[in-house]
Amino acid sequence: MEMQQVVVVLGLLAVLSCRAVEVKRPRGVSLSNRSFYDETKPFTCLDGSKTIPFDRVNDDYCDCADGTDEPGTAACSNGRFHCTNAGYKPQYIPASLVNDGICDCCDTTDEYNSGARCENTCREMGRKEREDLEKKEISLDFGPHGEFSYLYGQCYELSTSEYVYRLCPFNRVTQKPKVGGSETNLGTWGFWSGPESDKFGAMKYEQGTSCWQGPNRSTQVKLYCGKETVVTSTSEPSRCEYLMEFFTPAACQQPVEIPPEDHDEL
Ligand SMILES: [Ca+2]
Ligand SMILES: [Ca+2]
Repeated sequence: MEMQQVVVVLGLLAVLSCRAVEVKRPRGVSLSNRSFYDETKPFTCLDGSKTIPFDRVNDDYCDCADGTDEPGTAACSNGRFHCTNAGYKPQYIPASLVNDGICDCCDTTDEYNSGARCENTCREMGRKEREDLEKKEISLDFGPHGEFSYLYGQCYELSTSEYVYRLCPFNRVTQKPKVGGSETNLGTWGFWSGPESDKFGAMKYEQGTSCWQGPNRSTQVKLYCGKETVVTSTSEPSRCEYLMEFFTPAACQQPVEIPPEDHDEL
């Protein structure tokens, strides 16, 4: 190929790939809802209540009781506008905030016709969030060799006949009834609470939901050496003070030997 042809082909590819990234959909529609908005077909309100010609989507007149025909205008009082917020988190805002002169989406897309001067702050917000997260991680003590760090961001559950207990290490402990009822906070991450000789032998979670006429719930998590990471038991040795037993390889003095998997070497 001549150089010029190569450039043309590359340019064409770039245009095509840009198209692929920016998937065509009506204004204010999230990527996950896109399939409900097919411009070649009449539109059915997402609650199924009505079907209207597609040109009545985002025509600034509210047709659907659930507001789903006007995701990109403020015509429906209960409409929802989706901001993609590339670089940060996608978000739904009430459609009444579309073109109200105030920048609500960090990607500025809610103010496409109001003349408001919005600046895209998504990258900046994403950067700040990552920094905050890093700071938080640095301030956590993951053990002398960082061996407990793999537990961060994870959750482990134990089901009993009545409840599901959930331990999210360095975050919180919760209890949820299996049948109805809401979640109870049994404590948020406090500190390593093992004895002086074995500081990393236990974790304390405190300031959970307060008990009826009593203290805030708290949980002591005892750590034991195990090949798998698993919660094995929970109990309430004294009122509103819970005890959880937790097995993890990170609590082993010697590294646990993991038998090599059987597989053919290529
Ligand atoms: Ca409409
Ligand atoms: Ca707005």
